[in-house]
Amino acid sequence: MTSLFEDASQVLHNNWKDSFTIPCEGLYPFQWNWDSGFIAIGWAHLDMERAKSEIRSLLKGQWKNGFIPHIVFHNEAETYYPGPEVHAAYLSDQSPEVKTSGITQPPVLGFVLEEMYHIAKDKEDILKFIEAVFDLVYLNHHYFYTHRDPAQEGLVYICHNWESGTDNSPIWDFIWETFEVPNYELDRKDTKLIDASHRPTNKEYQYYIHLIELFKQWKYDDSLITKGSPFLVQDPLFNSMLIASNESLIRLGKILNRMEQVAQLSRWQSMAKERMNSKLYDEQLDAYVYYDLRNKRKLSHVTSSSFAPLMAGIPSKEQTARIVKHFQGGRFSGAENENFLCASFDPGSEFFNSKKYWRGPVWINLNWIIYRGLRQYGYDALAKRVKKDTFYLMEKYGFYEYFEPSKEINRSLDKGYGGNNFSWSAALTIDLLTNTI
Ligand code: 9WN
Repeated sequence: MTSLFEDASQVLHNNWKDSFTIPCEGLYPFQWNWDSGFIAIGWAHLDMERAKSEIRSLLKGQWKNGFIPHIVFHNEAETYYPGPEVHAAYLSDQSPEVKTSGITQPPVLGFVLEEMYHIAKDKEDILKFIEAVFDLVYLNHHYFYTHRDPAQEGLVYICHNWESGTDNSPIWDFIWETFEVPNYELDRKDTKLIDASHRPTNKEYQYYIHLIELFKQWKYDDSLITKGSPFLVQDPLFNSMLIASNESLIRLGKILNRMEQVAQLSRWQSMAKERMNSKLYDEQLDAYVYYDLRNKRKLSHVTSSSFAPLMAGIPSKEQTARIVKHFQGGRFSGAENENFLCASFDPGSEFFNSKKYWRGPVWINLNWIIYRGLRQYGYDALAKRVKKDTFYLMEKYGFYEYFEPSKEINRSLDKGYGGNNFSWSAALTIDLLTNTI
C-alpha cells in the first residue's frame, strides 16, 4: 500500500506539463492562477525547481499593468470551455504575447513566495528567486489598489464570479437577480466530463459568459468595467488573500531591503485591515460577509470564504472567539458535529446544496486556509480537527476536487465530487502532512 504522501506526489507528477501543472486532466487542461500558487507549495516540498518554474510560468501571463489572469493558455486543448478565443484578451492593449483570460483570481502569490522561503533548505538560492520575481508580484498588488478600489478605501473589488474562485456560490445568485442576459450558445465540456448535477447550471453560465462579452466590448479597460459592470463585489476571501500576501511581501521586502515597496505595502495594509473590519464584518452573523458595490448593499451570508480573514490576521482575538463557534456545535459543524469541516456554504441555509460545487461541498484549499488561520490564533485543537477531516476524505476517496460535508451521506458514498486527481487537493495534503499539529 502506498502512503498518502506518495499518492499525492504522484498526482502532481502526472499533472506536470514541462513548466507548469494543470489542475486536472481533461477538466482543467491549462494553467490556473491560484491553483498554481497552492501547487507551488506542494512542489516546494518535492522539487523546488518545479515550484519556481510554476511561478515563472504563471508570471509569463502577467499584463503590462500588473494584472495576472486567471488562466494562462500556454498550450492547446479541446476539453475546456470557454477557451482563449472566448476570453479574447488580445483586445486589451495591456495583454501579453501568450494567450490569457482577462479576469483574475484570488492573489495568493505573495504568501506562496513566503511559504517557499520557509520550506526551502537553500535560503540563499530561494532568496535569489524571490528577488527576481518580487517586483512583478508587487506590481500586481499595485494594480489592485490603483485599478480595483475606486473609493480608495483599502478593499478591492472583483467583477466576475470566476474571479472569486468560488464560482457558483449562492452569493452570486443575488447579483444575477439584478440584470438580464441574452441566450448565448454554450459549448460546455465540463458537463460531458463529470456529473452535471455537481456543476453550475446553463442559466448560470449565461451570466458568466455575458460578463466576459461586456468586458470584451470594453477591451478589458478597468475604468469602463468600474463604471459599467453589473457585477462589482468586495469579497472577503479575495481581500483576505491580498492582505495575507501584503503581509508576506512586507516581511520578504524587509529581508530584501526593498524599503520603498515595504512602506507602500504597509500603507495599503493598515487601510485594508481596518476596512475589512468596519465594512465586511457582520456582528449579527459573527462572520465576514460580502459587499455588493454596484447595488450598495451587504450580502449577509456565511460561506467558507467568511473564515479566510483569520489567515490574514484581520479579526481581533474577541472576534475570533466568536467566529470559531461556527466550528464547534455551530452552523458549519452541525449541533452534534454531524458535518466534516468545512462546508463551502452555510449548511443551515435554504440555499445550501451539499453536492453542488461551491454551494456546499468541502474544498481542500479552503480547509488549508482555515487550518492556517486557526493555528495563527492558537486554536490548535480545532486546526487539528480540520486537518483530520481533510485526511479522512482524501484517504477514503482520493484527491477529488470537492467532497460531501455530511458524515451521514458519506457513509454510503464511494467517491468524492467533481474531478479526480485534482492538483491542489494533492499539493496541500503534502503541505499539511509536513505540519506537526
Ligand atoms: C473557472 C481550476 C479552477 C479553480 C476554481 C474552480 C474551477 C473554473 C471552472 O476550477 O473554476 O475558473 O471552469 O469551473 O472553481 O476555483 O481555480 O481548478
